[in-house]
Amino acid sequence: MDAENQTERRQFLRALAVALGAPIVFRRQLTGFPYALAQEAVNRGNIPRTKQLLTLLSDVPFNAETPAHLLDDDVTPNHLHFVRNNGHFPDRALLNQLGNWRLTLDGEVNRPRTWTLNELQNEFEVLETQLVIECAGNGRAGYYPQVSGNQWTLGAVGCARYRGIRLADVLNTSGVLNSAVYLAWHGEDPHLSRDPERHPISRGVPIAKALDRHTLLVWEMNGVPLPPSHGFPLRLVCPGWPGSTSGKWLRRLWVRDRVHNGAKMTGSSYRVPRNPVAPGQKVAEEDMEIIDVMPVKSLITFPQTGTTVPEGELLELRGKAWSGTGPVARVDLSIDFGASWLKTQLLPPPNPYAWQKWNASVPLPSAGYYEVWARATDARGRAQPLIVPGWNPKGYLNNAMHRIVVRSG
Ligand SMILES: Nc1nc2c(c(=O)[nH]1)N[C@H]1C(S)=C(S)[C@@H](COP(=O)(O)O)O[C@H]1N2
Ligand SMILES: [Mo]
Repeated sequence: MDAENQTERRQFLRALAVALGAPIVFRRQLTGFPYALAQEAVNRGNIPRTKQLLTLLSDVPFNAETPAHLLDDDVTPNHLHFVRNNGHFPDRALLNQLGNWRLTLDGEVNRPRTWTLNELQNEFEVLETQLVIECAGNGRAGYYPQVSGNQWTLGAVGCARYRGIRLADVLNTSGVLNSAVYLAWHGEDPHLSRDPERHPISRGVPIAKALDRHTLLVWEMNGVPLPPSHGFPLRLVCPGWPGSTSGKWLRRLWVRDRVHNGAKMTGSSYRVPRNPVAPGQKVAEEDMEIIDVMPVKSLITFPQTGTTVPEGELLELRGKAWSGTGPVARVDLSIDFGASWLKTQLLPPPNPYAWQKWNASVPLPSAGYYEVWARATDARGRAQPLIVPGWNPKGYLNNAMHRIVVRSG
């Protein structure tokens, strides 16, 4: 496109943006607003068109995970980021009214307020960081006896680059009262029943996590406005905690004087038994506690399981490792069912709560069948278990090692 055409196009888009009441921000934002809606047109199988490489677990609500070998990018592209919805996608018409969209903060604050997206973008310091979001139910398929819910295997995790502001800055300008205990959120997504009185999910975090400088309100994902699947126009990211705390399609933040009791905060949702239980055991509600920090975990993202390498060639391996407790200290591999372990090269994260890349070149002693196991260890010395850890009624927190098959010959 030549310069003149480009100017014309910009003028046209600027006019369009004004007409739609969208903020006029050029750079990558330019393609953002009408595009954000168009890009997720749904195909006949009810899968947003951008998500067709994912493995569909459920269409309504839409839930899809990423095959491990498609998580090889340093930063997970939007089309490869898993989606976890508890309700319907928000109404397209609602999403379209960005000009009318407001975020309200109320509850235990001195100055309750509502903001437009533009105001949030202009009133607070803007930052960009790469953050892991992992569903607490990732790995649920590994539990036996089987538990109900989406049977996530490995891929309910991603690490995208987000642009936004600190939730702490928003809370601090509003004057959080001493009575504040919990930060609760409400999103725009309709309940599966379509009953407007009900929310499919309304969770939150203790006020200390809300005030943590890494907890963000974000409007951009990998350089474009948040796609509708991921919470357009604004979502929370509470890194290191269950993905379910990272509210999408935000409408309201409510500072509460008690632990929030919204949808999916109570019962066995996102809770695990306080004390270990036998597989299949019934657990009373009062014996369950809310999941907070996510455990150490890793993936082998290259090669894809089932690969054959020519005999005598080094096996090149790559992957990712992350933990809610801080940086991962090491990733080790075994090609002999745990009899011996090889250290991998593990890079530091580009910023806190981003996942870390690891790689290794491993000689295979002969032709034949191998399983490769990867085991990450966090800075406190806690390693991934080989087998599925403590069974729990909803199948959360399975951080068992990822294992792939490789043949030589
Ligand atoms: N409003 C809203 N926010 C939500 C959800 C939802 O269903 N509605 N799902 C939560 C859950 S359980 C997870 S794991 C993450 C998934 O984020 P993603 O779909 O962007 O990958 O969003 C969280 N935020
Ligand atoms: Mo989740």
